[in-house]
Order: sequence, then structure tokens, then C-alpha cells
Amino acid sequence: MNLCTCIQAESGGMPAVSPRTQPERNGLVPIDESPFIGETPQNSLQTWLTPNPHFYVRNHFSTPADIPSSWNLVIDGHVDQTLDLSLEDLRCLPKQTLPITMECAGNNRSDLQPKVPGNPFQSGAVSTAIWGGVPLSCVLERAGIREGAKEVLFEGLDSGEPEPGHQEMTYLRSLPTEVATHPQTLLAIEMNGETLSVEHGYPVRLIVPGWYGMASVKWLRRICVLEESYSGFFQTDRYIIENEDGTVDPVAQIKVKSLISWPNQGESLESTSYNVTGLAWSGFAHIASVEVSDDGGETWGDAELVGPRHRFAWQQWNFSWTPSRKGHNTLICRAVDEDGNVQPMETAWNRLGYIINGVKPVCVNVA
Ligand SMILES: Nc1nc2c(c(=O)[nH]1)N[C@H]1C(S)=C(S)[C@@H](COP(=O)(O)O)O[C@H]1N2
Ligand SMILES: [Mo]
Repeated sequence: MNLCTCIQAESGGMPAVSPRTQPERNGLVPIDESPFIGETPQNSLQTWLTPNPHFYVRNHFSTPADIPSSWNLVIDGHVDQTLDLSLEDLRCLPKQTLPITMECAGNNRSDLQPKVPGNPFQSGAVSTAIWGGVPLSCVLERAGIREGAKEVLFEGLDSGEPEPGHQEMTYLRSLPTEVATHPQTLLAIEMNGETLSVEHGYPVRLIVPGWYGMASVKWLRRICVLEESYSGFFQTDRYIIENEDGTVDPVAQIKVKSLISWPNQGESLESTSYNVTGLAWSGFAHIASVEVSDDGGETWGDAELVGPRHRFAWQQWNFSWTPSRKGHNTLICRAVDEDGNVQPMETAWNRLGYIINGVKPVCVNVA
């Protein structure tokens, strides 16, 4: 299988795909300016924890300019008692910290063929932080979820027109009650030991472990327990996969995926042995194995899983590689999780450009 997309591959010259050269803003590679969207630079896809200034940012609307001093988090709807919590109230509740990888559903969208509209992310709309906060279940328990609850709806402080001409709205997303009450679903107030920054959702954001980023609502102002399913722009018009048979699946848990963090695209190498490094993740289970191929998937070698091993954070891996031929070489990796999910060779193309988890070739030139 020829996966390489380099123009000069056949001549054995340098790959046409060059490493990122865009200027960085706030440490991020800019994708859009208003609202600001930026992805993690390549050099921060080589570490287990993403430094806060390098954690990708994805906003649908402008960042809320100022958080009202009267800010309180309201928990209402189908509950025994409505709660109205200040940041101080939340700080007094039992705290949990957890390393969690967050990936935007549109990560790698620029790799899709044919092209689709939407933010043209390369590989950097994925990052990992240790999130600190209060389990949402603890707050919902205090409010008392009533019999018959079906979903929990989360509302952010940010608002705008989701697309030109559309009516103005806030960012709203819901979760099934069992996901909302999962012991590791967090109301996060800290990121890598620091107070949450405004761009990442200060004062409080939701963190849904193992789910694509759209579920982790930033700048929370209201949590409402519902007896019915929520439908709204960000729930049923976006973040859906339209199947060929006419059915629709919501985008939910992160599908198994891996990337090569070194060598970089277009790197020039000598004919000697190298340590290829990378990351692999799945929202469904721990990573079971990662394999690497330098012959388009004819043969595969097992990578070694290294570093911390956590259920909801990506797994680092190493692979010792000695190029067997000079000139143009293409490396690919693929991951398998402990539920048996295998990273596909090719992404299932979809109109809105989500869940782009097909293998991603890295081309290098061996002298
Ligand atoms: N209130 C609010 N929450 C939001 C969003 C948003 O636009 N508004 N974007 C979502 C999307 S699509 C992603 S991928 C993550 C990104 O979080 P980050 O900017 O902290 O990386 O936030 C999610 N939460
Ligand atoms: Mo996203």
C-alpha cells in the first residue's frame, strides 16, 4: 500500500511535505484569529504532558471578556434541590487530579481527501494535562438527581452566531446521565497545577475523560439535569457522523490513534539506527500495542510502550529503526487498544471532518 503523499517520493528526493514553518502565537500554531484557534506545535507532541502555553485552543465564539464577579455555577433541572455554587464552594469539595488527553474531533482534518470545510488542523489539536477539580458526581449527588433523569446539559458563558445568519446562542452540550456521573468526569479548576487560564475555561470547565474535546464545556455557568434528550446546534447539527444508510451517530469517545513524534516530516537522516518515538491513545481502553512499518504496511515491528500508563492519557512509545534503503523512506505507526480496537489504515471520510484516525505517514530522506 502506498501511503506516501510526497511529490518527490519517486525521485528519492526530499519530501514535498515540509515541517511546520508557520509563526507561533502564544506558543501555538495559529489556525484562526477570531475567535482564536491554535494547535500544539510539533515539539510539544514529543512530551507526555503538554506545557500549558502549548495546549491547543479551540473556541467557537470569542473568549468571554470578563467573568462577572457574581459568577456562580447553577445546578438545576430534574434535581431535588437547585444549587448555586461559588468558586470558593467548589474549592472546598473533595479534589481529584487526573492526567487526561483531550483531542478535538477535527484533529488532522487537513489530511482528509476530498477536502472538507472546518478548521484545517494538522496533527496538533490534541494535548495532555493533569486536570484538577471536583468530580461532577459529587456535586450532582448534593443536588440529588431525581428518578427519570436522562441527560445532563452544560452551558458555557460564551455566545455568538455559530455560523453567519444563524441565531445567537451560547455553547451548549449534553451528556448521558451515566457519563456525567462517571466518577472521573470532572469540574476542573486547575490544569497542570495552575489555576485554569481564561482560554481553557476559567473559572470552571467540564472534563470528560476519553471523549472528544467538544464534550468538555469551558466557562461553565449552568448544569441542568434533563428528563429528555437535548438537541441543539452543537449536539445534533455538529459533532455527528452521517452514515451511508441515513442513520446518524453522535461523535463521542476518542477512537484509537497514534502519531510519530520523531522523526519530523521531511527530516534528513543518516544510514544508521534511530529511536523513532511517538504517542498513542484511545478513549475506550488502555493502549495494548503499537506497531511501526517502513514498507507501507507489508511488515510491522512492535514498538516498546514506555513512560506513564494511565487509562485516559496517551501512551508514549519507542521503536528502534535502521533504514534498510537509501533515499525516500515512509514510516507509519498503528495502535491497538485493550478493547481490541485497531487504528484503521484509512480514515472513514465524513462531510464534517471528524474522527480522523487513519495512519499518518512520515516521510524522511536517508543519505
Ligand atoms: N464553552 C465552550 N466550551 C468548549 C468549546 C467552546 O467553543 N465553548 N469548544 C470545545 C471544543 S470543540 C474543544 S476541542 C475543547 C477545546 O478545549 P481547549 O481550548 O481547552 O483545548 O473545548 C470544548 N469546550
Ligand atoms: Mo473540538
